[in-house]
Amino acid sequence: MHALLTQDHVDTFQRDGVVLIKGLFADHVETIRAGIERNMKEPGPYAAENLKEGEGGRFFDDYCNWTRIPEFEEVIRNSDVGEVAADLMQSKRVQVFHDHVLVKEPGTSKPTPWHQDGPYYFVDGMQNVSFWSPMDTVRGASLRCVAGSHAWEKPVLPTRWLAETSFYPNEDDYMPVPDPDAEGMEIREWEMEPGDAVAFNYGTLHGARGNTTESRRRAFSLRLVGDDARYVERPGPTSPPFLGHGMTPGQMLREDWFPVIYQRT
Ligand SMILES: O=C(O)CCC(=O)C(=O)O
Repeated sequence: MHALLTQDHVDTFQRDGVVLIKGLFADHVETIRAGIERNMKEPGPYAAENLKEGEGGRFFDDYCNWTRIPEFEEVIRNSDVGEVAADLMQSKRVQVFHDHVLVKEPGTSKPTPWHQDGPYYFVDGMQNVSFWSPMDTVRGASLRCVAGSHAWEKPVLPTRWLAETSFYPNEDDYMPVPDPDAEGMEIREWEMEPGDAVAFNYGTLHGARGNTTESRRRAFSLRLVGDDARYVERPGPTSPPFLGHGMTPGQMLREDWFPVIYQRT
């Protein structure tokens, strides 16, 4: 097992769908910060500003940029993140799904809505992990995850973050978005230092408070998949869409687009 992990990390991740990994990207903070600056200066086609007219601050997000942002590629290929993911997922192989940058500038009161990532993705399976890592010290505005929600039977309705409308037409196939604070759910959240990471399953319900502090809250999220990941069709375009991927249901993700970064012999 990787030196950053104990058996308790693995058991907690498997049971709760979320665990804190201290210092996962600690040696790569300057590189990731430089990548985020480059990403914000040169946004990609999916870049979004998630605030309505008149809402204070700035909430920028963008994804699927690692192949054109050398700092991200460097970290993905040359850090221990693949090995840590293999241990947590109990997987022999680790493939990159995509990267995601989420920046809340000072005075951004908008919370990130509660959601599961899985229903937006074209990936089926339980062996998957996202690592959410702040590049600034965070106290109140870190990721909040509902323990055990990755094992819920029905997925949570995916919605558009800005318009707050349903992402797909068939609302009955989903449960309504819960209010974990009001419903007394077990929420995991931590005060974090730059380079710490929350590891969470694609099925884990998560959100974040606004950033009402005077410091930036830059976060890098890296999404990886393991052995049981298979392409699945959704009732509409997925997010990210990966247009022209050409995969059919049940197929493993194509390795030329989603490279293997770790393989256990
Ligand atoms: O950074 C945030 O506010 C939310 C992050 C998130 O939803 C994710 O990484 O999947």
